[in-house]
Amino acid sequence: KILIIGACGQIGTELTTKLREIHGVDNVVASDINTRNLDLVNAGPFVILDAKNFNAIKDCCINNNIDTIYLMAALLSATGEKYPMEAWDLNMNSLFHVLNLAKGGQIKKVFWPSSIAVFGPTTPKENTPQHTICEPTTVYGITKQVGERWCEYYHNKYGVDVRSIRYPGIISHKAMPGGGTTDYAVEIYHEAIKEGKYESFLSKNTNLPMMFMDDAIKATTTIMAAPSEKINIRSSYNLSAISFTPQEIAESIKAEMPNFKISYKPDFRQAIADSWPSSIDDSEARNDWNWSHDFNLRNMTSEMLIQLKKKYKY
Ligand code: VAH
Repeated sequence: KILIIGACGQIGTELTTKLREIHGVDNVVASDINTRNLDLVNAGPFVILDAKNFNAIKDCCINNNIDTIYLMAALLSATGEKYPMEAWDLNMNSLFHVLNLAKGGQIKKVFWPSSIAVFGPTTPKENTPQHTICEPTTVYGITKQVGERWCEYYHNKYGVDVRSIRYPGIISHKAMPGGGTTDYAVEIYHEAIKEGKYESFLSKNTNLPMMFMDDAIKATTTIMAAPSEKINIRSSYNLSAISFTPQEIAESIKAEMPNFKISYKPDFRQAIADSWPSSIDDSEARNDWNWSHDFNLRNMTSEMLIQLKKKYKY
């Protein structure tokens, strides 16, 4: 059976639903530190689980006959700058706990998300290669870079089948992101419908790699279903779909909501965004496990507005 740690998060929420569609509700145990997403809690097996507690994770795996773990719990880039030691503690110790359970043979397969946050100001910004300079300047980026090193080490040294993707910014409408720098690209849709305007905390020309959630979920289930011998990168795969600026996403909203107004007031997250690349070369993922994205900016905006208009009874 599958255990999702951090199932109430932005990705975890939709990953849980998708994995239950594929594997059956009763074969997917969702877990989180609290029950903040009651729809998810009531939709299938759910346990309260502290990702920092090794024995709690181990007992949960034994009691529920778990052989696969998706570790989706983390403190993201903006939060990590406010609480560095908490971000290191959660992001790293949760990974060690899961890797050690896999090393011990209890767990057969692990998914662990990395991020474009592993790249820093010295990384080539356009079409960032799979293998390149990684000198992240955020706590979150450091945890993801070091986490990738540990994933590759546990695979090479102990044969652990851990697979990882460097997610770009992810846009979704079912669950809000928590404490990320790319969160502006989610907030903007909600504000467009609720207020007809949005003040962006990133400047108008901040070009970042982004992806609609359906594509991120597709990549996650695809890499995990691929035969082990196809997985040539055991640190973490570059993954790419679209890149856009706050101005461009605002234009895509205005095309459907002509009265929408955007303004810009960069805050501390501008420096984080400026340290990240603008576009990513993901040819290894496309070659090794047949990755391809489906959503561009126009159809992502169309889907986001349709779904959020329903949510807000617009
Ligand atoms: C963040 N959404 O903003 C996350 C992600 C690349 C961005 O890592 O921190």
